[in-house]
Amino acid sequence: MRGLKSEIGFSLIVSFIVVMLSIALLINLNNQRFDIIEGGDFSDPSFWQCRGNATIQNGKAHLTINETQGKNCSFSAVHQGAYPHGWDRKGQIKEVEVRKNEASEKALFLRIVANRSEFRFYNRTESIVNIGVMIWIQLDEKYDKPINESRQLELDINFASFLYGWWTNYTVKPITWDTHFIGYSTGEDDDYHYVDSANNVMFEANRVYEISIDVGKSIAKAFERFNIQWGRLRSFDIYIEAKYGYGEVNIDSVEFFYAPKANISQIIFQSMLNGFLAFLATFLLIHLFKRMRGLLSSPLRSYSQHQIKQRTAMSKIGGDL
Ligand SMILES: [Ca+2]
Repeated sequence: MRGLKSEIGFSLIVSFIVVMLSIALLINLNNQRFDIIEGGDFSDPSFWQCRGNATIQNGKAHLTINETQGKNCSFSAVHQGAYPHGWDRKGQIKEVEVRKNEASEKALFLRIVANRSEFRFYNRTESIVNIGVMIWIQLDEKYDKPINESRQLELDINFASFLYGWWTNYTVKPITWDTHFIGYSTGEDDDYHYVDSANNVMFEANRVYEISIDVGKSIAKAFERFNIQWGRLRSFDIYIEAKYGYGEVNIDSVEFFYAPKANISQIIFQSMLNGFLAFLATFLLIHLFKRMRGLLSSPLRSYSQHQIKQRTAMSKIGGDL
């Protein structure tokens, strides 16, 4: 009985230590911040791939677009990471994994400091100029397979989007998007596309804006819409695109980071669970150890006693002879 008490006592002490360590570790882990992209201050252009009419100089990225033919998807961008389907790649971003139920709690944020030029609109029916980010998310192991064998997710978040034409009664109007489709109408791919807008819109030209974007929120919407359970961040672009339009944007800096919030009740629950498991493990190990010691010692003892008896008997016989 005293043995059992000390076993429980010892297991409780181990369990308590595990709970305390778990709390400390989980709080520490949950308050960390991980940068998903590198070179976001544009002091070193080698982190980036420039696409279209894009340059990086003097700590800024400068993107220009001038589209006069009415082509869709004409853009200039700075890019890093790996596009799907074996398209271009430049370095590697931190490939954070996101599950459906935790997408909004993942705390994925973008902070962009930028200013834009005056935009020009050429077509009276429909002209458009857009500034945004494009994030490719891997959904399965076929990420690098050709477009007809693989379906991945492109998330597009605009933070300055302006429309001019018949639709807007011939005035330039900021517009917000919340739309989705599968595959480009041009047949360029067969991927999931989700187009969202950040709340911040760069209303005025030649003014510096600090834009913050809750990327996790947009990922949650896209996952919900397409019933996606899991994804991994693979590629990041900032772009300016236009259809019958002209625009420029200067980007001073971009930060894209992952900073999970400490969820106290979750941490306590997880730590208690760890403590309980540690208690069970310790208690069972002590028992197992004791039993093994018992099993090892008892046959030895009976064996040697048996031998002693035999020897005494033998010596008795010898004595008689
Ligand atoms: Ca800069």
